[in-house]
Amino acid sequence: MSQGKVLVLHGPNLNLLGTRQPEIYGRETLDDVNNALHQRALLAGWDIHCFQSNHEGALIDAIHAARLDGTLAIIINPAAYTHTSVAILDALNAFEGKVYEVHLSNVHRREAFRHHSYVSLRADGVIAGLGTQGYQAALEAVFAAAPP
Ligand code: CA2
Repeated sequence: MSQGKVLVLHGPNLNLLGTRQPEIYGRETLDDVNNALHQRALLAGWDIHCFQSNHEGALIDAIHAARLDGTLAIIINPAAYTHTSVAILDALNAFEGKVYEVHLSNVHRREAFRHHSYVSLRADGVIAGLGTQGYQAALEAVFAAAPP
């Protein structure tokens, strides 16, 4: 029996991971990241669904679906929508499970406009600057927070 269901959301341009700006975002591709998360989830007996979109509404639809399908936690890298999207914040506020916000880069060491996150107003935890390991750290937090 599954221990629970977790949704991983990747925002705009993260489909380019591993192909551009490796000095900021590393050399792993999004498929590498998702495969590693799938492996770890399988080992822990969890169901995992990973989804990337360049469209705000598609990310919001995925959050709405997670409200209704028994998803216990959302791990989200909203990418640039982090700094702009009240709509994604509102959708996450309507989700009752845990929310972990992940950023590959340390956004606080970058331009001032990256220092503010709407999603952080809802997130139970925020990880920034650990590269792709940040997603693994968030997944461990999901397992640790789940009811026995
Ligand atoms: O550090 C992060 O994970 C960010 O969420 C990444 C966003 C950026 O807008 C945020 O401020 C911080 C950008 C994602 C773009 O990803 C790319 C990956 C490879 C090549 C080009 C873009």
